[in-house]
Amino acid sequence: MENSSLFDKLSSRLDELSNLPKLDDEVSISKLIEEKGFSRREFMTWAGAMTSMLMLPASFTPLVAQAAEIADRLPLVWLHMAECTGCSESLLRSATPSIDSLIFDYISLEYHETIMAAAGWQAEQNLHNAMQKYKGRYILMVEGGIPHAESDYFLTIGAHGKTGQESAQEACADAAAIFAIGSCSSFGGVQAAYPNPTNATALSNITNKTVINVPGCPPSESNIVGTLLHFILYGTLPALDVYNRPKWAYGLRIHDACERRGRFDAGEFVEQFGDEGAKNGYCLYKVGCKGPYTFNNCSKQKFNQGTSWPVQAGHGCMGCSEPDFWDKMGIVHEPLGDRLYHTVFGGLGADATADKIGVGILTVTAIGIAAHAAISLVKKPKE
Ligand code: FSX
Ligand code: SF4
Ligand code: F3S
Repeated sequence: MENSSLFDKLSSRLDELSNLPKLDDEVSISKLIEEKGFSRREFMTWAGAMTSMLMLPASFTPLVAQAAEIADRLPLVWLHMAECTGCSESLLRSATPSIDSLIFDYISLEYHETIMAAAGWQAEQNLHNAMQKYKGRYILMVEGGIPHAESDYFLTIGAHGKTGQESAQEACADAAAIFAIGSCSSFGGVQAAYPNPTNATALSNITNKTVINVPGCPPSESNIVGTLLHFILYGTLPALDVYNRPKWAYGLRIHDACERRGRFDAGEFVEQFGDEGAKNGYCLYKVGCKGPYTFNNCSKQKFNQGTSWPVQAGHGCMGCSEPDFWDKMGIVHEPLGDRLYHTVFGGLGADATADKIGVGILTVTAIGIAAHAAISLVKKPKE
């Protein structure tokens, strides 16, 4: 679609949404952002970063800003299944509230088990009321793996003793959009690791409705809020990969935009934690980095408002946004390639692969540079 017609389409959707009543008459998101000390300029800078993350041209920034401001029309129901709450923490527990967390805090007013005040019967009543009041309109975000089938009772929640599976199925039935937040909800996660004693599974396996997966253990705050903004802007499914992950976030490998990629290409590897290579920021492949096999945008977006991410902190990527990463990507501090790619380069193994790729590219580049130098010399006009 042409940029201008896409702009018009998104713009009219936002105008329509603006007519919906706010969830809370007293406060609006724009007011909240202002009260927390963010200037308009800071807000627009944030919106600009979100626009580029969503792979839209910079001229769409005002639309993304508008989408964030009218998020206060969108009721959100957030359910917890079997997990560590890291996904919610990822978004909510930064030292200073970010714009992402403010938006999230606001729209979670309807039902979020971590941050709501209600408990017991009252909590269940609130969930029921929210699903009735906003039938067909609420966004459902589910965190955690779901013990299912004959093992569903391993997760039994609340005063009525419902299983997680039952609650999730009920909430899916009337949701406008369903997002599995985190690797547990997307793929089963740590609960589903071998031997999976509770028979935990992904949200997509217990509902017939389409589930958009936003994996990561935890996913970054920007991927969670970006998912929400995308839905507000488009009202349709984003382009998805084979695992139903939005391509704007999970379309590239960690390795493709890693700040240590030059080290990999040059064959410069940390051999063990604490060595000279580690101090010099060498590539972490040989100490187990799974960045070459992991599709996510951590190396570009980072965590905690862009402060850092695993590789920057000196530890390899663990592949946390890939299906079954506990079973498939372990052992954490060993290269995966030994087992997966042992046939590459005549069966020399992953270390050899990494070295060969690095040295290979370096050699080709060196030949290229030498050839270029030689040609320039030949072509150089005689004095
Ligand atoms: Fe934890 Fe969320 Fe990992 Fe799972 O994150 S950070 S175990 S993805 O469901 O709480
Ligand atoms: Fe970065 Fe890991 Fe790739 Fe090395 S292997 S370049 S540390 S993603
Ligand atoms: Fe997870 Fe790797 Fe990112 S471990 S947080 S996908 S760098």
